[in-house]
Amino acid sequence: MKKLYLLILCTLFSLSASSIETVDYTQGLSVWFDTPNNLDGQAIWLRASGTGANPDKAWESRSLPIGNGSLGANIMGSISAERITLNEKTLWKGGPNTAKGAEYYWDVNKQSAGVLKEIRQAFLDGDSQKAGYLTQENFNGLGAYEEKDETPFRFGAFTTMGELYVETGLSKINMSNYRRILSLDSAMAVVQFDKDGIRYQRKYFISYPDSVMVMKFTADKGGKQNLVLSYCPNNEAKSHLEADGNDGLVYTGVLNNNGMKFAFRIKAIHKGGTLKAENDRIIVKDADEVVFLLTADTDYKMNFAPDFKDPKAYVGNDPSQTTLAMMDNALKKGYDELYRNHEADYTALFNRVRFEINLEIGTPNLPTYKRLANYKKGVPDYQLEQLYYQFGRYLLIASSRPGNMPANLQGLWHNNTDGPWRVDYHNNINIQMNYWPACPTNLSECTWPLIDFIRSLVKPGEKTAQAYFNARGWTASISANIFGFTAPLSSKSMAWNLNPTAGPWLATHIWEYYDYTRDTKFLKEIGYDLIKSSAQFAVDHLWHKPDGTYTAAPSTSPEHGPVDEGVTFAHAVVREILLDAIQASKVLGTDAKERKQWENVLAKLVPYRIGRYGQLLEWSTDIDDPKDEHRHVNHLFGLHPGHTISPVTTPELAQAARVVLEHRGDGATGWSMGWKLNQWARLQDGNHAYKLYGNLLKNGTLDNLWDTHAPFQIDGNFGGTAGITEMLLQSHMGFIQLLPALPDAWASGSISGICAKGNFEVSISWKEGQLEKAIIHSKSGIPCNVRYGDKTLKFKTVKGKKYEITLKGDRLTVL
Ligand code: FUC
Repeated sequence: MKKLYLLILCTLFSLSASSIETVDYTQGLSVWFDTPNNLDGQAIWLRASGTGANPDKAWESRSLPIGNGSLGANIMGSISAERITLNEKTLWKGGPNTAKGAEYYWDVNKQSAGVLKEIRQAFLDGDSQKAGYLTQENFNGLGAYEEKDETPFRFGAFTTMGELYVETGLSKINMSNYRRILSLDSAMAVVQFDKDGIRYQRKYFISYPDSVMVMKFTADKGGKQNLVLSYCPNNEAKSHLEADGNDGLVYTGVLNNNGMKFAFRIKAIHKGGTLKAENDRIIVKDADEVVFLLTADTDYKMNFAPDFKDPKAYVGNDPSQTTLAMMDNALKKGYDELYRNHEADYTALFNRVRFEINLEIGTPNLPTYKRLANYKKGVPDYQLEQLYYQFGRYLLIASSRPGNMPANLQGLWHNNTDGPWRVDYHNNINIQMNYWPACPTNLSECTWPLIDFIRSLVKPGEKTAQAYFNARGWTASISANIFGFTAPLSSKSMAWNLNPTAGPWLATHIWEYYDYTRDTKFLKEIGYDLIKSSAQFAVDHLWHKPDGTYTAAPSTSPEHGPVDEGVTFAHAVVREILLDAIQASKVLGTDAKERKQWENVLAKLVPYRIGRYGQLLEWSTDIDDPKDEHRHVNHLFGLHPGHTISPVTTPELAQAARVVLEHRGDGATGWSMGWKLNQWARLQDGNHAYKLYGNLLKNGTLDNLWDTHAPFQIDGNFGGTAGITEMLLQSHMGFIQLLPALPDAWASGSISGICAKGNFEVSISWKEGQLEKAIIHSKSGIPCNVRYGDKTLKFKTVKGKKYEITLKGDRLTVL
């Protein structure tokens, strides 16, 4: 079925303007709408911040996102004009190049480490109020780093690149068969409709290999393209737009806030009719077909070792030049070759995983928003569940490719000059969640932007570690930007602002990447130092109490509760990074002495504790409230994403974690439901995990399947995709567990190409709730431990070989 669909799709793309065919997108994986957007929301440059829906509702819930990890766009699909919001992931306000550049960096930190002794003494004296007060006074950043009205805005914000309009001269009168489709099979957006007996079609894709956005306007009748392309710039920039020859435009902008340069170029290629570039517009008359090529860039440069005094530390090449080179390349190739390259690049990643559940039940012939509405009413739609799963993988490929920064709070899509939480990198759950699906769903390459981001934090993070904790190593705080910001912001709420284990949490992703890929060269040359220095910070920032134990004083449970002498979350992260560092040093056969220290601290770290309701304690004292439905569940870090609590190895702690999840309930914001889905999966309760997945789709998902907090926040999409993978395969406890949390609802199905730690690729099929078979492809040739229910099997493997696992009677067998 899928093959047939692709064939139709490919045929379509090679047809000429006069022979457009209707494509049956219901057969593939696609998100689609049957009604056009109007143009209400265009370029309303509002500083949309905080929670609540985005003021441009159509953009937020009914646009189609495309991207190549650097360049992003949303297709609105209006009739009278196509509106396209543009983004480049490094277009940020803030950083050392703001007017207060010299004060950007670590001068703002108070030398807080000296106060730690007093804070800890207050805890010893039982005066937690004093400890809290001193923490708030001394562990806040100076200045107003999180305030958008700070002049100049030094922390900064991700900001829009502006909007393109392509006026079509068409009205909605006599328009029918409208479709706005995002094909996940080809990473292509299509808008098509009939009007006055003519079929119009627009196609959009953004190529990673050729760094270009391609837009093709066509119809099944010649001479029907009468278009005017124009641009509305970000109003916080000095702008210059001019014709580039007879057939193009070149835009250069400079952000007022920090002088960041950005640019794009457009070239238009037409068949038939006339086309001319006039000042700031491209005008097409009576053409059969027009292809617009767009290249865009900023002058941002990643920097892993910035000179703290250099305001230009993050300034690189002139984007008016880099966009020229990209455009020359694109023009040489032309539409067909650009599409072939794009498709080959994208499908090589996307097609690695196939997922099918109860195939006969689904309603793909309905537009996605109607399916979602039915699903909300309780109509089963397993194909919608599959689609959401693959949409998460699509979004990761579109927003996180090597060579650029990681996916931010909205991936790389934003329609405003700044937005909720500055559309930044939140380190207390959000950015980490973005990367949960990367390795398990066979997209380990997409982790590279996160690895580079972590590298960019190390040098500044050493300053933060030193100033606040007199600690070795590096750390980060609640929020980061693309300019190496690692200090705390300033806030009355220390529960939000004090988060020194954000750095070690990020560093656990380095080990995860290694553990999945077993890339020892990476571990040796890049990964180990990041892990080791993070472990050093973790050790040094702890309080070695007079009774000999180690505790994270002061610490807070993210966005929840008082300043504490040692919250469970902080200890769970410390446990994780120390275990990672110990393993990494063993793999590389290095640092045996330091490893002993890590082992010693681990042994004396305040243990997990179970409280009066049977719950896992969140704080150092039993003040948990069973009615508390707070969205953060960070004290269950050891259950997920960590690996120190499991029903297999620590059943009592797993039961205590279950009590917490029961108390917290099954609702909350998008990402929170996404996290709880993963945690229920780790508890191996498939039906409860499935309930959370259902809740995420029903209560945290917009019509275009974007996750909503509200507003749109992409982390829940990634948490959802990761959670489904966790339901079907787990490998965090040193063995591969097949179908650990299969819900009753998914009676039959299969998933292929997902990954387990140890560099195994796994495909599983099941029938009537029972394992049919699993194929395990050993890519590093290490021994394999498999579990299915309580059945276990161990066998040696040879690199490159595939092994078939089935259940024979009561035993697992391997072929
Ligand atoms: C954390 C969450 C909020 C929101 C923000 C971006 O602070 O607690 O709910 O997701 O990140």
